[in-house]
Amino acid sequence: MEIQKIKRVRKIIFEVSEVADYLWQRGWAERNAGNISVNINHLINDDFKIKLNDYPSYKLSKTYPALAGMYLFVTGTGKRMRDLAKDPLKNALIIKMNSEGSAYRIISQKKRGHKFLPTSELPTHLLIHNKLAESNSSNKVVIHTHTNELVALTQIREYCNEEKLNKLFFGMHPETIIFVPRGVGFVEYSMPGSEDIADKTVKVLENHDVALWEKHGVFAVGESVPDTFDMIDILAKSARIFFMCKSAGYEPEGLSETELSRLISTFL
Ligand code: 2HA
Ligand code: ZN
Repeated sequence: MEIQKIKRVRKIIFEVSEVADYLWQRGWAERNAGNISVNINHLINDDFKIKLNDYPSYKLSKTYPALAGMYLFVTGTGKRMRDLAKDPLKNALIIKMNSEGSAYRIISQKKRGHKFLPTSELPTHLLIHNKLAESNSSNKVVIHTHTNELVALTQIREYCNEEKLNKLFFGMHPETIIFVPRGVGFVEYSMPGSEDIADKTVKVLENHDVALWEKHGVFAVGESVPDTFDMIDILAKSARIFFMCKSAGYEPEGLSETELSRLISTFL
């Protein structure tokens, strides 16, 4: 492999560990909460040859044709973000999809000695990457985390509504419309780890870069690990400002339509 490409894979792994630490520090990653994946296929050369048969193959219950033959970096099931921050390679893996996109091999662990599997949210991660790969998207990163401020909003029935949520996010802080211009998509409560929640998430991500899972967490998609984290962070800030006003006994005013239009015409 070209040295430049190895360096870029290393940089991504470093960024994942850095962001894992932020998620833990913010209290968004209790126990094994959250998971991160990055499609690193563009960084692996054709001349990177490994004896695939040395690694066990895991059949998937669905086929992801656009991911056929691709390499992805994925965090491990049951692994803690705070451990990922310290030692990414012991808490995440590199998988290679088979030529149909219907199974994968874990190629980052020693031959046959696999010790853990990819995240329990693999169906959602793979379906999102499949959709991104279909359209040759420059978005390669998917982050799932349990962002308290955002989850809290979805415990309020009134805010289980895309329009209401985005009005709140855009109104609480001028940065939000600039850095998360497509707003969030709302996904009603569904079983974590299921194909059902994966289907619903991919659907809302057609129009947004962040999907908010009712009573659970967020899934965000972006070009780089830090940029993807930043979107979640900015949304959390908006939600915090909203809750601070409410807990002080005030109704927050929000930015006006005119103020928002000026931001859009100036920055977007
Ligand atoms: O990785 O966050 O949704 C654990 C989870 C499941
Ligand atoms: Zn979760």
